[in-house]
Amino acid sequence: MFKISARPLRSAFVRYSSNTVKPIVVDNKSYHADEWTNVPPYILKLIDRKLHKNVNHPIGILHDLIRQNMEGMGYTIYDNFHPIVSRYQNFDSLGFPEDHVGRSTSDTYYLNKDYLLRTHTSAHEQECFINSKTPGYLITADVYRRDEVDRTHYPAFHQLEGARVYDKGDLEQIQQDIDAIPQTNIIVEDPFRENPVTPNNPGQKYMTDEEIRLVSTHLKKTVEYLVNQVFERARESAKKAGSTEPYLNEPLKVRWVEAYFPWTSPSWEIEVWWKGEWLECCGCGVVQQQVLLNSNLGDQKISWAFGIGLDRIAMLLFDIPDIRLFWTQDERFHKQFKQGEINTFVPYSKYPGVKRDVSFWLNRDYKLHANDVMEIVRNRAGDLAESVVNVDEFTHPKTGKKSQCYRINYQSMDRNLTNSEINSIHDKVVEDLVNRFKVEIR
Ligand code: FA5
Ligand code: MG
Repeated sequence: MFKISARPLRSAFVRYSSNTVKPIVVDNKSYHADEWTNVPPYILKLIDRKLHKNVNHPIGILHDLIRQNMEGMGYTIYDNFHPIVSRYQNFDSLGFPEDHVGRSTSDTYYLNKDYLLRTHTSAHEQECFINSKTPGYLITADVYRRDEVDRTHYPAFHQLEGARVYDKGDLEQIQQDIDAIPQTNIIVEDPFRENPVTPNNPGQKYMTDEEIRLVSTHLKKTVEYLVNQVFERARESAKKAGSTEPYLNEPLKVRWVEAYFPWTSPSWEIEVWWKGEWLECCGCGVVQQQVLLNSNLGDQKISWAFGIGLDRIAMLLFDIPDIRLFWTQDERFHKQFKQGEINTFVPYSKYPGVKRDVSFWLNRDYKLHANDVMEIVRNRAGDLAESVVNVDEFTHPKTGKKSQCYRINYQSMDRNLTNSEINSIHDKVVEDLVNRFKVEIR
């Protein structure tokens, strides 16, 4: 990943109200605004939705299913953490470098310099390591990221975190737990199973090679088991619904690839082969000892952790074509899902999109990040923003001025849009680009 300074650039700081000194109040707590503040009101409204706790919503159904499969295996369940966390929780406690791009205002929603919307469930690892009375824990929560706009990306999504702690040297216990994980018949491609440590993915010095091998094996088998349970359930329901697609009779295929996270080493991601594509599902690794030391666990523990993205898996399980649908309030969506059941979503309609381009010269004094454009569009169009794509970019050979063109597709999942309605939204988007980033419309 490339790195940029995590300090807020004046230009990347988007103000949503002219009265910026007004504090932001969320759930009766007040946060003073400062030059880091960039969370728009329409994002704060999502906090109340708690889709993972709605047992009749696809995200809640998936959450339930995973929980059931992990019951009795020694995990304490946490699903009530508030999404506003401190910078310490989200980044410092996990050893994020000061200049990590994840800390920047172009990637993360800040209430102010010290508080932000968590970008991942790992923000709660330390408190769970401290408080959990069982060897493991699971955390489910909504997480928030400033990100691109498309069918599989939404600024809010859900993660399930898992972790497990062992006593150093207790190889027998780890082996016993590995053997207790139910067998699956999935095809696993893992070049690192016997030798988890490679030059790019180092082990930690305080562990023996055998400890690393065993704890990684337990981690990976746990994740494989979970993925298998979920996808087998989806396969069963597809067959029950009468589907005869050939993939339903093929064994599930997964592969492990090396990854990097500041608070784990070695680290991996698991990808699942589903309908002809590798799908990134989960990041994980062996927890850095510093995190365990900070959690008062002493220097004789080893641990693994993983973080699964729930929304994309739910899109596959329920055959949901657009991630925005999870957030719709339309009854035609909600009445299709019931606790404990995985069924295929039946689209109630497909309304055409309306495309609009905006082309402009950038102002040299203002840095315009693609995520800033995404956010301006979302702020004006809400869920009518179907996608925002940078379709053209060039530098004028004489003046050196830079030009960009973004193509916005406005589309509703619930109704037809009129041209005049789109025009007035699009005009506001253009206005915001001019006012905030001093671009010159072409
Ligand atoms: C993490 O968030 C780490 N906290 C995972 C982790 C936990 C690593 C514990 C080590 C130990 P990552 O940014 O890759 O990693 O996100 C994890 C998963 O969330 C991804 O595999 C993906 O399934 C999902 N995800 C990430 N970004 C989005 C998005 N914008 N929309 C939907 N799902 C997403
Ligand atoms: Mg990733």
